[in-house]
Amino acid sequence: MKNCFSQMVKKVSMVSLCLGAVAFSATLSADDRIDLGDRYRNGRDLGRDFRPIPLCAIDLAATSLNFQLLNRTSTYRGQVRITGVLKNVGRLSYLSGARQQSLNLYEDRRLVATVPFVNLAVSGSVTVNFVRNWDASSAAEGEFPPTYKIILSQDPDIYIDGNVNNDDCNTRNNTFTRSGSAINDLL
Ligand SMILES: [Ca+2]
Ligand SMILES: [Ca+2]
Repeated sequence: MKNCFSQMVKKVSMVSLCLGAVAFSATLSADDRIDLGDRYRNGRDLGRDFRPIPLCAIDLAATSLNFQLLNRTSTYRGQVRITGVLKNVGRLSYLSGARQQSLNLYEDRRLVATVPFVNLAVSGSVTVNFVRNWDASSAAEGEFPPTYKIILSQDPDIYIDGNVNNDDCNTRNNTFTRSGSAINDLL
Protein backbone atom coordinates (compact mmCIF):
# COMPACT_ATOMS: atom_id res chain seq x y z
CA MET A 1 0.00 0.00 0.00
CA LYS A 2 2.93 2.35 0.74
CA ASN A 3 4.25 2.01 -2.83
CA CYS A 4 0.75 2.36 -4.10
CA PHE A 5 0.20 5.71 -2.38
CA SER A 6 3.55 7.04 -3.59
CA GLN A 7 2.54 6.22 -7.14
CA MET A 8 -0.69 8.08 -6.60
CA VAL A 9 1.28 11.33 -6.30
CA LYS A 10 3.06 10.69 -9.58
CA LYS A 11 0.24 9.40 -11.69
CA VAL A 12 -3.37 10.50 -11.46
CA SER A 13 -4.45 7.37 -13.32
CA MET A 14 -3.24 5.25 -10.43
CA VAL A 15 -5.70 6.86 -8.01
CA SER A 16 -8.62 4.78 -9.16
CA LEU A 17 -6.53 1.62 -9.00
CA CYS A 18 -5.51 2.26 -5.38
CA LEU A 19 -9.02 3.16 -4.31
CA GLY A 20 -10.14 -0.03 -5.97
CA ALA A 21 -7.64 -1.99 -3.88
CA VAL A 22 -8.89 -0.33 -0.68
CA ALA A 23 -12.50 -1.08 -1.59
CA PHE A 24 -11.64 -4.70 -2.35
CA SER A 25 -9.90 -5.17 0.99
CA ALA A 26 -13.05 -3.93 2.74
CA THR A 27 -15.31 -6.37 0.88
CA LEU A 28 -16.81 -8.98 3.18
CA SER A 29 -16.95 -12.60 2.23
CA ALA A 30 -20.28 -14.43 2.15
CA ASP A 31 -19.69 -15.78 5.67
CA ASP A 32 -18.81 -12.38 7.07
CA ARG A 33 -21.82 -10.47 5.79
CA ILE A 34 -23.58 -8.45 8.43
CA ASP A 35 -27.10 -7.21 8.70
CA LEU A 36 -26.59 -3.49 8.17
CA GLY A 37 -30.34 -2.95 7.98
CA ASP A 38 -30.57 -3.26 11.75
CA ARG A 39 -28.45 -0.15 12.17
CA TYR A 40 -31.42 1.91 11.03
CA ARG A 41 -34.00 0.39 13.35
CA ASN A 42 -37.40 2.14 13.11
CA GLY A 43 -35.83 4.82 10.96
CA ARG A 44 -33.38 5.80 13.71
CA ASP A 45 -29.65 5.50 13.08
CA LEU A 46 -28.21 3.65 16.07
CA GLY A 47 -24.73 4.80 15.03
CA ARG A 48 -22.05 3.81 17.50
CA ASP A 49 -24.52 1.81 19.59
CA PHE A 50 -25.10 -0.50 16.64
CA ARG A 51 -23.68 -4.01 17.06
CA PRO A 52 -23.94 -5.92 13.79
CA ILE A 53 -24.96 -9.55 14.09
CA PRO A 54 -23.43 -12.00 11.60
CA LEU A 55 -26.13 -13.61 9.48
CA CYS A 56 -26.50 -17.34 9.91
CA ALA A 57 -25.81 -18.71 6.44
CA ILE A 58 -25.36 -22.46 6.97
CA ASP A 59 -28.08 -23.92 9.15
CA LEU A 60 -29.49 -27.45 9.25
CA ALA A 61 -32.57 -27.80 11.42
CA ALA A 62 -34.50 -30.78 12.78
CA THR A 63 -37.98 -29.67 11.77
CA SER A 64 -40.51 -32.44 12.43
CA LEU A 65 -41.45 -35.89 13.71
CA ASN A 66 -44.50 -37.47 12.11
CA PHE A 67 -46.43 -40.61 13.04
CA GLN A 68 -48.28 -42.74 10.51
CA LEU A 69 -50.44 -45.84 10.93
CA LEU A 70 -49.35 -48.32 8.24
CA ASN A 71 -51.88 -51.03 9.06
CA ARG A 72 -54.22 -51.95 11.87
CA THR A 73 -53.98 -55.53 13.17
CA SER A 74 -56.69 -55.29 15.87
CA THR A 75 -58.72 -52.70 17.78
CA TYR A 76 -55.73 -51.24 19.62
CA ARG A 77 -52.82 -52.68 17.69
CA GLY A 78 -51.11 -51.81 14.49
CA GLN A 79 -47.88 -51.12 12.67
CA VAL A 80 -46.71 -47.51 12.78
CA ARG A 81 -43.98 -45.50 11.12
CA ILE A 82 -42.12 -42.70 12.90
CA THR A 83 -40.49 -40.23 10.49
CA GLY A 84 -38.08 -37.43 11.36
CA VAL A 85 -37.04 -34.62 9.01
CA LEU A 86 -33.89 -32.50 8.93
CA LYS A 87 -33.93 -29.52 6.58
CA ASN A 88 -31.38 -27.00 5.29
CA VAL A 89 -33.04 -23.77 6.44
CA GLY A 90 -29.94 -21.67 5.73
CA ARG A 91 -29.00 -19.53 2.75
CA LEU A 92 -26.04 -21.62 1.57
CA SER A 93 -25.58 -25.27 0.67
CA TYR A 94 -24.20 -27.58 3.33
CA LEU A 95 -21.10 -29.15 1.79
CA SER A 96 -19.24 -31.74 3.82
CA GLY A 97 -17.42 -35.05 3.71
CA ALA A 98 -18.49 -38.67 4.07
CA ARG A 99 -18.93 -40.02 7.62
CA GLN A 100 -18.99 -36.51 9.13
CA GLN A 101 -22.72 -36.26 9.86
CA SER A 102 -25.92 -38.25 10.20
CA LEU A 103 -29.52 -37.86 11.28
CA ASN A 104 -30.26 -40.07 14.27
CA LEU A 105 -33.62 -41.15 15.66
CA TYR A 106 -33.99 -42.14 19.30
CA GLU A 107 -36.84 -43.90 21.10
CA ASP A 108 -36.30 -42.62 24.63
CA ARG A 109 -32.54 -43.20 24.96
CA ARG A 110 -32.31 -46.03 22.44
CA LEU A 111 -30.95 -45.30 18.97
CA VAL A 112 -33.40 -46.94 16.57
CA ALA A 113 -32.37 -45.52 13.19
CA THR A 114 -29.58 -43.49 11.63
CA VAL A 115 -29.19 -41.98 8.15
CA PRO A 116 -25.75 -40.77 7.07
CA PHE A 117 -25.60 -38.01 4.48
CA VAL A 118 -22.95 -35.72 2.96
CA ASN A 119 -24.27 -32.56 1.28
CA LEU A 120 -27.61 -30.79 1.59
CA ALA A 121 -28.78 -28.03 -0.78
CA VAL A 122 -30.79 -25.04 0.42
CA SER A 123 -34.34 -26.22 1.29
CA GLY A 124 -33.23 -29.83 0.81
CA SER A 125 -34.06 -32.40 3.47
CA VAL A 126 -32.99 -35.73 4.95
CA THR A 127 -35.50 -38.15 6.49
CA VAL A 128 -35.05 -40.95 8.97
CA ASN A 129 -37.76 -43.44 9.85
CA PHE A 130 -38.49 -46.38 12.07
CA VAL A 131 -41.31 -48.92 11.76
CA ARG A 132 -42.63 -50.83 14.76
CA ASN A 133 -45.66 -52.57 16.17
CA TRP A 134 -47.77 -50.53 18.61
CA ASP A 135 -50.30 -51.58 21.21
CA ALA A 136 -52.37 -48.65 22.47
CA SER A 137 -53.86 -50.81 25.24
CA SER A 138 -50.46 -51.64 26.76
CA ALA A 139 -48.75 -49.80 29.61
CA ALA A 140 -45.47 -49.40 27.69
CA GLU A 141 -47.11 -47.74 24.71
CA GLY A 142 -50.62 -46.67 25.62
CA GLU A 143 -50.14 -45.45 29.18
CA PHE A 144 -46.46 -44.51 29.13
CA PRO A 145 -45.54 -44.00 25.49
CA PRO A 146 -41.87 -43.43 24.64
CA THR A 147 -40.55 -40.06 23.56
CA TYR A 148 -39.04 -39.74 20.11
CA LYS A 149 -36.13 -37.47 19.32
CA ILE A 150 -34.14 -36.71 16.19
CA ILE A 151 -30.64 -35.29 16.44
CA LEU A 152 -28.22 -33.93 13.89
CA SER A 153 -25.06 -35.82 14.82
CA GLN A 154 -21.78 -34.33 13.61
CA ASP A 155 -18.11 -35.21 13.81
CA PRO A 156 -16.71 -33.51 16.94
CA ASP A 157 -14.02 -31.93 14.73
CA ILE A 158 -16.54 -30.45 12.27
CA TYR A 159 -15.63 -26.85 13.20
CA ILE A 160 -11.87 -27.40 12.91
CA ASP A 161 -11.74 -29.57 9.79
CA GLY A 162 -10.70 -26.72 7.50
CA ASN A 163 -14.07 -26.67 5.74
CA VAL A 164 -16.34 -23.74 6.63
CA ASN A 165 -19.12 -25.08 4.39
CA ASN A 166 -20.21 -27.59 7.02
CA ASP A 167 -20.16 -25.24 10.02
CA ASP A 168 -23.74 -25.14 11.27
CA CYS A 169 -24.23 -21.64 12.68
CA ASN A 170 -27.27 -22.36 14.86
CA THR A 171 -27.02 -25.48 17.02
CA ARG A 172 -30.18 -24.63 18.98
CA ASN A 173 -32.40 -26.16 16.29
CA ASN A 174 -30.47 -29.40 15.77
CA THR A 175 -32.85 -31.58 17.76
CA PHE A 176 -36.61 -32.15 17.67
CA THR A 177 -38.57 -34.05 20.31
CA ARG A 178 -42.13 -35.39 20.35
CA SER A 179 -44.01 -37.67 22.70
CA GLY A 180 -45.30 -40.90 21.16
CA SER A 181 -48.69 -40.28 22.84
CA ALA A 182 -50.05 -39.02 19.53
CA ILE A 183 -49.57 -42.52 18.08
CA ASN A 184 -52.34 -43.75 20.39
CA ASP A 185 -54.71 -41.32 18.66
CA LEU A 186 -54.13 -43.19 15.40
CA LEU A 187 -55.42 -46.49 16.81
CA1 LIG B 1 -28.74 -25.80 12.98
CA1 LIG C 1 -15.98 -27.28 9.28
